[in-house]
This record gives sequence, C-alpha cells and structure tokens, in this order.
Amino acid sequence: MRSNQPQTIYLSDYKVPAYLVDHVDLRFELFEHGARVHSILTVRRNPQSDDVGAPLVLDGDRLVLESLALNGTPLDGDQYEDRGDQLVIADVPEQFQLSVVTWIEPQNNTRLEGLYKSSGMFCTQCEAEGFRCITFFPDRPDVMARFRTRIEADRSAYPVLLSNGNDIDRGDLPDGRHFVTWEDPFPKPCYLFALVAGDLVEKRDSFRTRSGRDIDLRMYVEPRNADKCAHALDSLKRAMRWDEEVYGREYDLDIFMIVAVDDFNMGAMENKGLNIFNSSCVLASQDTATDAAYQRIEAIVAHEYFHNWSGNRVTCRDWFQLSLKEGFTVFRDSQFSADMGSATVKRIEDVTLLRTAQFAEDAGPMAHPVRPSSYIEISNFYTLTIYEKGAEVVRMLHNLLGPELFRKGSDLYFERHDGQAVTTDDFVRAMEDASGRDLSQFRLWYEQAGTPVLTVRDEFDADRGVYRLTVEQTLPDTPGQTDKKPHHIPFALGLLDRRGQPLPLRLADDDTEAPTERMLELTERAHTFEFHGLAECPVPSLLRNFSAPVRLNYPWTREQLLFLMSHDPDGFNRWDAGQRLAVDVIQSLVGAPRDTQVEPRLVTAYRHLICDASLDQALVAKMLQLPSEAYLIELADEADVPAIHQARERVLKHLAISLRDELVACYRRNAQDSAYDLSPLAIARRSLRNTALAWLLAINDEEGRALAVRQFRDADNMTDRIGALRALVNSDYEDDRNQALASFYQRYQDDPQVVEQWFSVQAASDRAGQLPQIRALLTHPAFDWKNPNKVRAVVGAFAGQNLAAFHQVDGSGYDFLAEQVCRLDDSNPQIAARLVTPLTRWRKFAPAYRERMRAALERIRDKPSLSRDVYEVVHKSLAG
Ligand code: 0A1
Ligand code: ZN
Repeated sequence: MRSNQPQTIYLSDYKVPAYLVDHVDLRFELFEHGARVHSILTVRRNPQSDDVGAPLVLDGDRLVLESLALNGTPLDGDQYEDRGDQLVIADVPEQFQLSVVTWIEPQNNTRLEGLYKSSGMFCTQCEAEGFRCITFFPDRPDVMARFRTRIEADRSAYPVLLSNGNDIDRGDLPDGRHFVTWEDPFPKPCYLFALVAGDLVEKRDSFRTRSGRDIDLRMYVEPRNADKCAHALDSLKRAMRWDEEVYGREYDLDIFMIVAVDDFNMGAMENKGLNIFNSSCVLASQDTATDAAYQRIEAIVAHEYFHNWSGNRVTCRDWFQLSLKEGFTVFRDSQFSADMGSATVKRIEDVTLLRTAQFAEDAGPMAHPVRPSSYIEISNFYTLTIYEKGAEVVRMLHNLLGPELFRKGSDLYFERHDGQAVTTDDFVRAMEDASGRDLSQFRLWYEQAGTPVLTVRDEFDADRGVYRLTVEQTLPDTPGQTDKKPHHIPFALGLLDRRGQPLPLRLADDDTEAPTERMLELTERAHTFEFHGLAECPVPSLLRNFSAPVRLNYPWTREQLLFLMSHDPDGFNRWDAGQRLAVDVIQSLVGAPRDTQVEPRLVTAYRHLICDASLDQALVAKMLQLPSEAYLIELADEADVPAIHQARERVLKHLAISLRDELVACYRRNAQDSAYDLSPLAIARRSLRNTALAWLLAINDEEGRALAVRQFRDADNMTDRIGALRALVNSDYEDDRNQALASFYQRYQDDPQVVEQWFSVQAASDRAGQLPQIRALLTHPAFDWKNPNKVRAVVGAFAGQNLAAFHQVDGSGYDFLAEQVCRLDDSNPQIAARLVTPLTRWRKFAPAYRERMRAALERIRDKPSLSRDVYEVVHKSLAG
C-alpha cells in the first residue's frame, strides 16, 4: 500500500552484493497470536564488491524488530536505521555475526507471502521476495547461505515440523511444546527457504538412485487427503528416474518432501528438499481428479523436482534471469510429459497455450522479453513469456544443436555453474562452448519482446523441377522496443507430393541422399530456399512440430489443409492443418448473414475423424476440439466477441447436427468397458465420448441428454462425471442442469478441490455463468475470498473463459472485474494483479468494448493506496 509512485528496478543497475551471508541460524517460536523469529547471520564483506565501506543493508517487510546485536553486543537505536522496508547498519566489520529478533503475525497474513497459515497449518512461500516478510535479510538470489532451522511449537496442534535438508535434532519443551532442528548442507538463496508446521499425515515411499543411494520420499497432507497421495509419489519417482536417464542428474539430499496446502498463490514451489504444493496441483483420486488434473500433477511434481538442478543447485543471479530456471525447467518437464504419454498431444497442448495466451501477452501492453530489463514488482513477471516462451527458446536450442550436443551443453552448464547464481547468458555460453556453434544472434531471443511473424511465399518452376520457398520475418514493435533485428530461427519443414508421399528435400541438383525433413535456419530478414528434382508442385508442411514460437502465414487453400489433415507425417501439423481450416471457416462466418453456408468439407473431414477408428485416437481427440474463443479473439484485429462466439457456436451446432448419428456411435464405441487407467488411449477415449456428449447436448439431442444423465450418475471417475455435468450445464435442459449441479455439490461439498471445479464449470458456462449467477456464487457458503483457488475458479473462470458473458456491451462484466480486483488488492495483491489480465488486452477489442474496458482500468487505477502489483499492471496497460 503506498500513495507515492513505486520505483522501477533496472537490470542495468545490477551490482554484486556488498556482503555475503555464509550461514543462517534460525529459530522460530510459533504461537497462535504470532511468531518470533531469531536469526543469527554469519556475514562477511564480498571480496568481489568494489563498494568498500558500504553499509549493510537488509530487506524487511512488515516486520517488528525486537532486538539487534552485532557480535553479541546489542545495537543502540543510533547505530542502525529501520527504514520500514530496509534495515541499514552503517558501520560493520569485515566479518561478523548479526543477531536479529523479529515478530510477525502469520495468522493475519492474507497475502500468502512469507510465513502464513493455511487450514490451521503454518507454511511459507518465499519466492520471489517473501523471505523479507519473515526476517531482515539480503533478500536476493545471489546471496547463497547454509541454513539451520529450529522450529518450536505446540506438540499436539503441530506434531509435524518441517524445513529444508535433514532433521538433526528433536525434543520436548516445557508447556506441551516441542522442537525439531533441520540442517540443509547446500548453500541456497533465501527464496528457497521453507517451513511447515501442522497436524499432517505422512505418506512414505523410497527411491534408489542410480548410484545406489536410498532416498526417503515423504508426502504430508491433511488427514482427510491421505488417500490422494499415490499419484504424486509415483510421478515423483518417474521424474527422478527420468532426470537420471535423460539429463544424468541425481538427487542430492537423503530426504525429499512434498506438502499440500489449500491456500497458495501459485501452483507449487521448489524449496530445497521441501516442495510445497497447491492442493489442486498434487492431490488426486479417481473419484475427485480429472485426467487433465492427473496429467497436470505429474507435470508439476516433475517440474518442481527438476528445479533441484535447474534452479536450486544452479540458481538465478537476479530476478531478471528468472527464465534461466523457469524456461529451462518447463522445457524439461514438457520433454518428460512427452515421454510419459503422447508426445504429439503434449506438443499440441503446449502450443495451444502459447499461441492463445503467450502470443496475446506478447502483443499487449505487458509484453516483455524473456529476460526483462526492468520491472516494478517481480511477482508480476511469473508470466507465460518467462515460462512458456522461455521454454520455447530452450527448445529452439535443442532443435538447432540436436539432442546430443544439447545434452553436452546441459552437462557443461551444470558442471560449470554448480553452486552458483548465474545468468541466461551463462546458459547460452555453455551451449555455445559445448557445441562449437555461434549463438550470438540467437541471444536476441532473450532480449527482444514480441512474436516474430514469418510470411512464406512459394513458386514452382516446372521446367527446371525447382520449388522455391521464400521466408520473410518481421518483428512487431512492443512497449519500449522498435526496429528489431532478425532472429535466428529453426524452421522445420517437409514437402508432400499429391499422393501424400514425403519428397526428398534436395537443396542442390546433385543432392542425392536428401532427407525428407529438414531443420532450416533463418537468420536474415528474408531467405529463399530452392528444392531441386521435383516432378510436380509440392504441398509444403511448414514449421513442423512448431519448431519456433512464431506466427506463420502461408496461403494454404482449404483443399490443401484438408490434404495435410490426413497426410502430413508430422502429427502436430496434421492437427494444425485442421485448426487452420476450422479457424478459416469460423472467421468467414463472423458477422456474415445467417444463411451463409458452413463449409461442407469441414463436415466431411470431421466425419472421417470421428468414424475412422484406425486413426491415432489421442490425436483425433485433440483434432475434434474446435479452436477456442480465446484463440479466435487473439487472431482477430478488432475482436467482436459476441460475433465470434456466435460464429463458433454456429459451426459447432452445424457439425453436431450433420454428424449426429456418428457422434452417438462414437459415444457408444468409446463407452467405458474396463477399469479406469491413464494410458493415452484411455484418456483419448474419455475425451472423445465427452466431446460427443457436449456436441449432442449443444443441439438439445434427447438421446444425448439421456446418455449425459446416465453418465453423470454412473461414472466411476471425475473426468466422466464432470464431463457429463459440463455438458448438462451448457445445455438448454435447465432442470437437468440444476439437478446435476445440486447433486454434485451434495456429494463433494467436503472436498475443496472438487468444489473449485464445481464453481468453475458454472463460472465458465454462458448458461450458468451470467453476471447475476456469478454474483450469487460469490456469496455461496463455500466461496472464500482468502482462498486463491476459489477466486480463480469463479472470478478468473468468468473473465478468462466465459468470454461472451464477460464482454457485455454495457461494460457490466468489466465493472464487475474491476470491483473484485479492488476488493482483493488489499488482502492479496498478487492475485489481484493476475485478475486484471483480461482487461489489459483492451486495445484488441471493437471500439464499444474497448472504451468500457479502459474505463474499468481507470477505475482500478483511481483506487486509493493501490498495491505495487496492481499499480504496475494497470499503469502499463493504460500507457502509450
Ligand atoms: N518457482 C515456482 C513458482 C512460484 C513462483 C512464485 C510463487 O510465489 C509468488 C510461488 C511459486 C515454480 O516455478 O513452480
Ligand atoms: Zn518453476
């Protein structure tokens, strides 16, 4: 809360720390009315700093300082300055011990940064700058220290006391209290510190590393969740094995712990040896978690585990380097997920998120490079650009170097920088040194924001048998960046003959053993490639497997897209051809007269997908998903959301009516006949039958309705139960919808993670989620403003997924969102700032909408005492 203008932090101002902390000795006294934190820091001047005589500056946030002593001597008030957010001691020796005692109030901490309480347990979240809410400390990732932590609390209320590393001591204390002491032998930045105290059950497992060490795996959850741990523990073991096999990385401590907490701002956190998870990202049972949730849990458990090397052993020098750990780790977890399931489906899911949401971010007012050069509030930079685009940048290195050299590069990176806090440039240099390739131009991917656009033209010289392909790249301006330089882009492609056979790609006449796929490299603004020895004009399959995060323009005809949908050997491009065709058909109907025909060939193509059981069912399940409204909006110049919504609905209903019998047959063919399992085929079959159900109910089909009611009642897993619920909720069968919603709630009301799903099915539905109904959900007894998952499930789902309801031409949806942002800003600014996202895209929409979105942003801007988080997002959105 501040009325003066928040400060901007610049990468160019980076200086090495003037002081280093070698050791931190912490003692926590936990009580119901607060916590006392005793800290002893072993500090020395940093020999690398030329700032001789610098004062010692420690960060602090909302701390009550109880005492301060240097080398055992208490400091008087005139020997230090408590500036509120910094503690400054002007006169310190070369080496010393500083003892600090602070008082904090975790029970009143609604921001969920630092030490707070969730469902009666104490837990922490220190990334990025939460440790300063616990005690005074140089809260920056390049200060790495060894931590010892003693936790004291009431034994009966908090039997489990956890921190990083190994437990080295425990015992009883007077007044029914007890303590446990933990020691972490690995130096780490304070953002990786964690503490948990609660009445939790422990689930144990173990893992033998390839060098033969036995690691104790422990998962801690509230007693009611004891039966929801198996999937996370199994995922963890798979991730540990995979990291040994694929990256040669072995776990280092003897214990690895996972804790589930209900109140958490993000998905999970990679604290050394003690990962803390949002319950919704770790707990699963067949009855309560969907297939998507199972897959998300596997991916996030792996992601946090992989951070042990890419993030913890080798960490970030400063927060501008955030993508060093996040981009690389997302790349690693997506490789892992690809290996565990269907690689093509995983790629489709990643690219869908990237193209829908990251491209939108990159085209909006919050656009920033993968390595930003300034920020106001670092919490706002846990973005799709840092994570998802960052992962694409690492994937491009993998594409350019190939798997062997990439592995050589990652080995060198880990070996060279183990125990250090480094930069994205250090990462690229390791890749460069290991491969011998010059990556200087490639580094621009870290510096330039915005999504490159590739425009491809071609011509065929029948006389010479030469096919000429010209690729041009342009880079859009983004806030603060114009006149950008061309990127180094890996561009994978293949060519098909008219029967769908892959053609050899001869770059010269004498190229006899040419491959049928090539990874071309684009470095100039325009390139022309010639392919020789062709008897006919080929159909190009471009940017295979989405080899670079770019927008690709090529004028494929509908005929060619249909051809690629069934013939492209690249599964990703088969899917993409279908998406492009559907986008083209929907776009042609936006604002068109009601009697405009829906492309009949789309129906034929979908019939083929639905009926040909010999096709890869996992891919088919994805291909049947029409492009989302959010993606169609992203592609539009001046989005008219109701018109886009109607056009998409028209296509969906037309497909459903035309393919009605095929959908019923598809539903029956894929009906469940065996025990629930998570193989790609089983997941695909559930997806197919739930898509069939959704489509049938979209056209009020009576048989579909009966199937949905029965599936809702008889399902033995959450994917099918909620699939039926969603179909009913989105249908015109109001009684069935209300009955299903009531019975679902009745059954699951004691399970917060399922209640969240129940909220979001309604909030995301244009039938059950109109504004008055959304307001009613906010007063439902299960709704809780202090729980970020509930806020996301209602407010986030409404503004982010229920686009036709959110974009009301009277601006009521925007005003509603502004109101909720202001309400949350005082209690949880991180979540408030994230909720603003849909409004930040205001320039994208048709004028009537745009102006009202801007007005809503201005209303937020004018709230007195705006948090730094929301201030940054709102001011940047309105600027320019
Ligand atoms: N490093 C975590 C994400 C994370 C970031 C910030 C948080 O609090 C503000 C919490 C978690 C990850 O990548 O999983
Ligand atoms: Zn991460």
